[in-house]
Amino acid sequence: MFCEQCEQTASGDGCHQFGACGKSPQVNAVQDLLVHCLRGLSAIALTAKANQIDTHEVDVFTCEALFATMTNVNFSVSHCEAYTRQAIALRTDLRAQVEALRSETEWPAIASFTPSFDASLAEQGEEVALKFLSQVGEDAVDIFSLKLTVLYGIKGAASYTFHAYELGQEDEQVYQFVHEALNALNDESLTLADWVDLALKVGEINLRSMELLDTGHTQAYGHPVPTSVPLNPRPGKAILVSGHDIRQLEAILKQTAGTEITVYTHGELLPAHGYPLLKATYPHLYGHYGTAWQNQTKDFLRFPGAIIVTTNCLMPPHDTYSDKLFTVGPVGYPQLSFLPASDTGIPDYAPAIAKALALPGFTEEAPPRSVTVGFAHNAVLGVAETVVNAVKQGQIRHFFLVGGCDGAKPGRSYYTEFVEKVPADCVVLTLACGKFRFFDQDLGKVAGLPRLMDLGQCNDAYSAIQIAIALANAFAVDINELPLSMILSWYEQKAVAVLLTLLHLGIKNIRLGPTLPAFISPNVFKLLSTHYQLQAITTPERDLAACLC
Ligand code: FSO
Ligand code: SF4
Repeated sequence: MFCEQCEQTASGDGCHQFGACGKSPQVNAVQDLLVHCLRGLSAIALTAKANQIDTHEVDVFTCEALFATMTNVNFSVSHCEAYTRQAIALRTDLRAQVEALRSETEWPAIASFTPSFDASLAEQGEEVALKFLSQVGEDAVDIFSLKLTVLYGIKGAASYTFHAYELGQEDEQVYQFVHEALNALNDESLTLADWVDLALKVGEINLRSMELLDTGHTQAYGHPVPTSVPLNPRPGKAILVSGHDIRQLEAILKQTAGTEITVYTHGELLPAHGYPLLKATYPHLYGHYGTAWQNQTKDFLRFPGAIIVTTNCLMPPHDTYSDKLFTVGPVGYPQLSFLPASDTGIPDYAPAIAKALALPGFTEEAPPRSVTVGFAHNAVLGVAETVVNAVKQGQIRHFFLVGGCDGAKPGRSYYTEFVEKVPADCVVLTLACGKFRFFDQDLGKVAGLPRLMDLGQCNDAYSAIQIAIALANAFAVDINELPLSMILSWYEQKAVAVLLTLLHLGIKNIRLGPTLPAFISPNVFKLLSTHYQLQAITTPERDLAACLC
């Protein structure tokens, strides 16, 4: 088994025997086979696009299928086989359409590769899998490192693109590039410089994907406003919704309206409470339960209702709670109930609702506790004048963006300590699930503004970028001259995409941890540190001092 796509890699360089995430060698191999088939599908999709053939179904499918191969999304051989079969069926159809126009079209070998569905898909996947960085010859290591960076980054961008599509927001240039990136993996003639350009282009396209998603969310649910979210459950039947998918959360709210069920968010759905139209339409969207994804085995066991996982990060469930756990969309696990989507993309949530009504729900009041969310770009820029004046008058010395993914490694306590040590005249902006290490701390106020502001989900890195651009304009300086430091934590492929976006924007001095990606070769890291001063985190004291000097 070969996988090195996330930060959790078992031995520091990759997972060899079994995924540290719980992914089996069989699932890993079938996902490798799926990616191989998608590379062939993309080669044909690009030719089809060049011949004005409609590829929309293939575009959306490619994004969803890539999403399913990301860390902590899908652990089911049968789901991955179904995606692979669909990739081949779509490819056959699209190829026939091209050949009906241009019968002489020549295809690369990968566009004709068809697995034998009667034989072991896992064995066929092992044969076509990309290798480990450590297995590549010295002369090819840096190009291979960048190929992996492009593949993992495009998986992250594809997941945001899929969410944006669900909300009616699409852009042909994004779909075109998803296929170009996958097709580039078929091209052995590309140079190191070509791969650097492609990696930065992934960042550029991911910025557009995050923008589309931001537009989808804000058009459907309004711009987020600062909103207090209860952390204490209230008595009554309950459903917990995990993942990132706010459209599915809305569908669950719609289907539970008028029942006695209270809906709670988990993990990366916490920011959903900040969207005013969602809150106003569905008063039974009540509070938030639990913390970051790696604590879900404890949180899910304790939750006395049904649980629906809409996206990553799903951990292998314990038997003690798997009967109340449901998955949708690209998420799957063999023993869990999967709720298939109808033509509208929305599943019938009746089985989860029935389970919630059969379970006891919360039976007691708990002491009130809350956090405030909703500091996305519109809310922060609404007080831009106050912010700018506070900086000019020396009341605010520095901004720190401390965000990204959480995870189980002990080195992640760096981020908690960092925030605790940030001086009182500085503001902490945060986003994604890394915030759960400090999200309920009361950091007080500075210049009348909260010292801790939650910008939202990982895709709301778009908000952080808009805020940084607006501040840079207000001070008439380059973003890199702002009193702003980015202290990021990464875990999976969405974080790779976001990092590439920040590098595409020319943002320097990013500090990344808790460890550097195993798929980044020493030379590629040297290149990133030379051009962008990208650096690994050290200690909170040392990094804080360096940022404030
Ligand atoms: Fe976290 Fe998981 Fe949002 Fe990731 S829940 S780790 S970067 O999937 O996407 O921040
Ligand atoms: Fe290992 Fe991460 Fe791959 Fe899972 S996704 S097998 S933890 S490298």
